[in-house]
Amino acid sequence: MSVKPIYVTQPFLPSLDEFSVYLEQIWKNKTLTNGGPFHQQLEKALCEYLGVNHIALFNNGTIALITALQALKIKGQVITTPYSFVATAHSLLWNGIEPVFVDIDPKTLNLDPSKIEAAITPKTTAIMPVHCYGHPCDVDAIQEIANRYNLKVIYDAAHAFGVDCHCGSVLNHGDLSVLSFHATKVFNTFEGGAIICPDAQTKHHIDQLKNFGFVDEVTVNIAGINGKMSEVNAAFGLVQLNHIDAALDARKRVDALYRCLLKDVNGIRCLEDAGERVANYSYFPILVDESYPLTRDELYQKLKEHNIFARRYFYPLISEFPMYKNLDSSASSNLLVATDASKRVLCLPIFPELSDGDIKKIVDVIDEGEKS
Ligand code: T4K
Repeated sequence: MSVKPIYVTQPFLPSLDEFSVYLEQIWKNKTLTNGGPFHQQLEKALCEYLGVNHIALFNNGTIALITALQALKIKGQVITTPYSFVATAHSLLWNGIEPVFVDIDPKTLNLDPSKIEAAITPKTTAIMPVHCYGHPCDVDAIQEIANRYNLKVIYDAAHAFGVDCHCGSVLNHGDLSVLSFHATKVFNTFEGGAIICPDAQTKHHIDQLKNFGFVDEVTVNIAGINGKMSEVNAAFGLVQLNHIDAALDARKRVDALYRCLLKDVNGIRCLEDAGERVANYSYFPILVDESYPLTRDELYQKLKEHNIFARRYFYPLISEFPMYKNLDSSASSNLLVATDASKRVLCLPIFPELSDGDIKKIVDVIDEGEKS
């Protein structure tokens, strides 16, 4: 029995001394928010690191999603995936938009492009796919459909920090991409998020939207929101960025060891990548098949008894929550692959400081289950 709890994730925290230097700076200049110097530095540093042209920082990923939809004036119906964190669909409801759920691809667990067209109606204005677990969607197929039907594409890229697909950063696809920098993410600013914008004009518009719609001291031309990231959060992001490559390498080690140790465990499947050139190892989902002696929920409980807190991301499906379950597209007959995945998936702990010993312990518990 493992004594200390092992959580699905633990944020990487650089030394307090390193962060203190930035805090002293904030104390000195007394700029706490509203686009201060660390905010500006972080935007610049992230553009360089991620290989994108323009970025607008936010106080969290959900407000960024809501604002992205506002920026493109999306209305009517938006096609999206039920297999995600609930914020994806909530951002649509907060804009008075009806989500239309489409099933996912069994290999990648991302929105299945071959099922999108059948869900398009005269009210459809956009597609909101999710790069689930940081695995890129089929961005070319999605764009081709969007072009044909004149739809916008807003990627919920909350999991996709630092991921490259076949042609560079996956964040450059679609009209806008939205990141989350929540504490549980690969790169975090405690709470935070961002919108990747294709051009300076769009960023300018989004910067106004996240600042109440202010144009200047006396002019407000749009009904904006307060989506600004504070200086403390931005400073923490800069500190994180100093260590991001080491953190991603450490995650890669965890991913590789799991795959090696789990390969002979009957009934457990590891999700493969989706062809990304650079992965971020943000989650480690396994699928519990019928040939494994325990159900997914039994394995989840068994791990818990050993103080190992795996998570069922994403169960229940978004379409099963009360505010969505009566939509036509929420019928489980429409979402067979997603329904099946949500019953099988278990995300194992993955974070930079997870030791080889702990990984072996986790796999031993799973392996014991196989022999029980
Ligand atoms: N779109 C997608 C696809 C998303 O996955 C998310 C967020 C969003 C949009 C929205 O972005 P934000 O508005 O959040 O920026 C977590 C996160 O709260 C959520 O951000 C994330 N997705 C989701 C997938 O996971 P919970 O309910 O699982 O969090 P919680 O508090 O149970 O944390 C999980 C484990 O992490 C804990 O057992 C221990 C560890 N932990 C957590 C926190 C908060 C820490 O060690 N330290 C911490 O500070 O939702």
